[in-house]
Amino acid sequence: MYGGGQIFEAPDYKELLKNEDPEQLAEFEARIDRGEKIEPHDWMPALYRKQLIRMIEQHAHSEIIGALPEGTWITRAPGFKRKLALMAKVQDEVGHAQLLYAAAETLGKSREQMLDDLITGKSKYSNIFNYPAFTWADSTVISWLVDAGAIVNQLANSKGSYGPYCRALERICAEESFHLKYGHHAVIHLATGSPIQRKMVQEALHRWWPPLMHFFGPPDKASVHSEILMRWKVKMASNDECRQQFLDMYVPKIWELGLTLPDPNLKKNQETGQWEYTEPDWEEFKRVINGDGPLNKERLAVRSTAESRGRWVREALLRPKAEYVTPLA
Ligand code: BYC
Repeated sequence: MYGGGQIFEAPDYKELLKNEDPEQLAEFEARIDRGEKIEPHDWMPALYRKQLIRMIEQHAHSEIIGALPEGTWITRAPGFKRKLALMAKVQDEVGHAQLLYAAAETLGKSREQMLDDLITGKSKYSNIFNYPAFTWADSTVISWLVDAGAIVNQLANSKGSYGPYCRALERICAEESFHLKYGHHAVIHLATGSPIQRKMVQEALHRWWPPLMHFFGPPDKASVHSEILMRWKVKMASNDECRQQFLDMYVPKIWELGLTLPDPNLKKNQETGQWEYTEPDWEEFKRVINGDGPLNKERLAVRSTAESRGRWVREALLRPKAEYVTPLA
């Protein structure tokens, strides 16, 4: 397991909480302990708001950027049924972003600001979408396993403390479960197809495995936000717990298809019940999430073009509304 040092610098939470009123903070934490949902107009520590905005915003960005690698395969998907299914999936992902931006807006950050922060590289999004989908098989592996990983994380967090995020996650998980079935079916089709199809899916699996291992975030020991997020029930499972659950659910399914994974050390320890694996390269992870991955620039360039090309639509939508606004007395 992970034995290295820190990957990220940990914020000083005591310092960040020192201006909060202790009584209000205690009441807030008691509500969370009782399993109550926190709603937008309820009192919350500034740090809870800030952390939620960071996490929900990154999640929303991941959905729209995540639509890109699969989106490029819609026109090249093999056959009408696959095209229809992939188109519906990609459309769902963009819809998830809408739900998540709306949830983050309830915390006081405007959608325009969030999109600006995405394009300028101020906000992060999931590491995994900075890798290329070279073949149709890459697209099927994303649909199956990235969506599978997302469900593990989101199903846990949908039981969390912030009402608007949890409600968005519930709906997202319902849709993702269809994506996962579609992706699994497409992978099975390739894995049981011709030798060329089988080779194609095998290679794709090897390409996506390291970013998939990164997808759940740094090892718990190196996660800087988990402690406070778990204390406030924003995160309901740690990074390692989600990674373990994913391995437990999907490695047997991958092996069942006779496919291999690029990690000779991957095995379940029958005594501990934990999966053992080679730590993925966390330096690469850090580079990729900080803007220096194989396709970061291209992904942001697409978003930037979409923003500037769509500006006239947003302005046209807003203009007539402004004319009907009655000034407040
Ligand atoms: N990628 O302290 P840690 C989808 C950052 S989309 C990039 O453990 P935390 C789909 C982290 O932000 C679903 N960055 O953080 C869409 C932090 O940096 P900052 C995507 C990552 O928040 C289309 C630093 O590393 N899912 O499924 O406690 C098509 C330290 O990490 C990543 C979500 O967004 C990463 N993978 O835990 C198909 C879930 N991991 O912010 C499919 C929502 C870590 O201090 N997010 N970092 O600069 C979460 O659940 C949590 O934020 C994480 C990280 C588990 C990802």
